[in-house]
Amino acid sequence: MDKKKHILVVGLGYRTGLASANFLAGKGFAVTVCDMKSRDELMPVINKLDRNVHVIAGNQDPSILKNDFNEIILSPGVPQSIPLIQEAKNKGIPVLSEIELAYRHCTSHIVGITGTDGKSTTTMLTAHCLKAAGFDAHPCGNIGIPYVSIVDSLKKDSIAVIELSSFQLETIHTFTPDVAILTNLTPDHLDRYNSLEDYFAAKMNIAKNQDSGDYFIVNSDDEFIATHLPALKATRYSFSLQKEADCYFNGGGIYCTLDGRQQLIARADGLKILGLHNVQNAMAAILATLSLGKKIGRDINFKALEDALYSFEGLPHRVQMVGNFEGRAFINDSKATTVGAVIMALKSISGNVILIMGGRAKGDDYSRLKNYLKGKVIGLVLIGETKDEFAVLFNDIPHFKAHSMEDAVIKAMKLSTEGDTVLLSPACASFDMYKNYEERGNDFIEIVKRLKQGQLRWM
Ligand code: UMA
Repeated sequence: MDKKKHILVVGLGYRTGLASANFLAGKGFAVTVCDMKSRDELMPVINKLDRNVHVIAGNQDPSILKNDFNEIILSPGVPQSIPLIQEAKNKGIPVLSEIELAYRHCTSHIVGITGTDGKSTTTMLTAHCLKAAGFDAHPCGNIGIPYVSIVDSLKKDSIAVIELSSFQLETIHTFTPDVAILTNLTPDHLDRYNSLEDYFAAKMNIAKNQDSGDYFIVNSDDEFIATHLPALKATRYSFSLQKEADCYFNGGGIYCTLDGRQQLIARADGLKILGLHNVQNAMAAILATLSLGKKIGRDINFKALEDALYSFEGLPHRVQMVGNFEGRAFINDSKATTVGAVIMALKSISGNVILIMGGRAKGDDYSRLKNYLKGKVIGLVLIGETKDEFAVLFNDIPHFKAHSMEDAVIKAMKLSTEGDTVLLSPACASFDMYKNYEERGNDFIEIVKRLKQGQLRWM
C-alpha cells in the first residue's frame, strides 16, 4: 500500500475496526474510521485508538466518500449492502476485509478454518496440535483476536491459524491459506444472505486462490457440501465419521490413510472434548497438521500429535461443564447460535435435558430442531426475543418463558429432577440481552455458581 493513501475503516466494533485502524495508522497511513454508533457509545473504543485516526461517529452516509478514500476496510459485522459500501463500489474504491489487509503484510504460513459449526474448537485444536508438532502456531481471527493485530509479530516460519467467518471471507481478494478447512455447512446468517447458496459461496472464497500445492480439508459426511462443492485446484483431503476417508472414525479409533497405509492416530475415548462433533473437529485438526507438514516438508511426530489431541481441554462456552447442583449437571453452550450447534450439543449429552434456548433470531429454520428435541429434551426454558415464537413452535414440550438468565436457571431447576442436565444452548445470537455470547455464557456460569453457594433460592 502506498503510504500517501487515505483509508476508510467502516465499523469500529470492539476488535476488528480498532485493530485495523491502529495497524494502518502505525504504518503511517492516513486513516478515518466511521461507525453508525454515537461518539458517546464508541468512547471506550475511541480511547484505545491511535490519536492520528480521524473518527466519524453516528454517520454512515455515502457523502463521507467525498473525502476521496483510496481503499475501504470493512468490519465483518457491517453488511456490504449498506449505501456507503454500494456507493464506494460504484466509484471503484476497493473494499477489503481485515483478513485481506493482514494477508498483504503476512510472511508466515496460514491455516484457515471456516464452516458453520466447530470453527473455533477446530482452530484452537489445530493450533494446539501444530504447537505439539514443534510449530510456532498462533490462533486468531473470528475467535476474537483479529489477524491484523498479530500479523506483525509472526515470523516466516510461524503459522497463523485463522478462524474465518463468511463475513470476513466476503471481501478477500488475494488471501490464500496453505491449508483450508471446511468443517460443515448448515443454515446460518440467513438474515444477511439471500440463500444458503449465497452463504456457502462466501465461505468457499477460502479456496478461490488456492492451487495444487495447497490443501483443502472437508467434512465428507455433510450432505449440503457433498452436493454443492465446486471443483477445486487444491489437493483435497476428507474426513468422515461414517465411511473410509483420508481421516475416518471406526470402532472408537481415529485413523488416517494419507500415506496409503492405515494409521491409528488416537482413540476417541481419550479426548477430553465430548461428542462425535468433536471427533470431527479432531479429524480436521489432524489432517491440517499432517498437510501442513507435507507442504513445508516436515515430518510430524505421531506420538506428539496423539498426546496433543488427548491434552486439549476444549473452549469456554462450547459444551462446557459448569458444575453440578442437587443432582443436575449444568452445561454452558452459549456459543451455540445455530440449530446445527444445538443438535451437536444434544448429541453429546446422555440422559434427559432441560434446554435453555432463545435470543435474537438469525433467520434459521428452527422447526428443524423438533425431531432432535423429541424424547431428549423434557423441558424448555425460553429466553430473549424468540420466546413467544418458540413457545408456539415447541408447544408439545413442557416449557416456561423466562425474563432473565437468573429466572431461566430457577425455572430450569423447577422443570428438572436429579440426573437431568440443564443445558444453555440458545440457537440464537445474544445481542438482544448481552454484548456477545461470552457475556451470556459468563452470566449463566455466575448464576450457577450463586445457586451452588446457596445465594439463589429456586424453590
Ligand atoms: N456497524 C456500522 N454500520 C453497520 C453495522 C455495524 O457502523 O451497518 C458498526 C457497529 O456499530 C460496530 C461495528 O460496525 O461498532 C461492527 O463491528 P463487528 O461486529 O465487526 O465487531 P468486532 O468487535 O470487530 O467483531 C468481529 C466479529 N463480529 C462479527 O462478525 C459480527 C467477531 O466475531 C470476531 O471475533 C472479531 O471481529 C475479531 O475477528 C463474533 C461473531 O459473532 C464472535 N462472529 C460471527 C459468528 O461467529 O457467527 C460471524
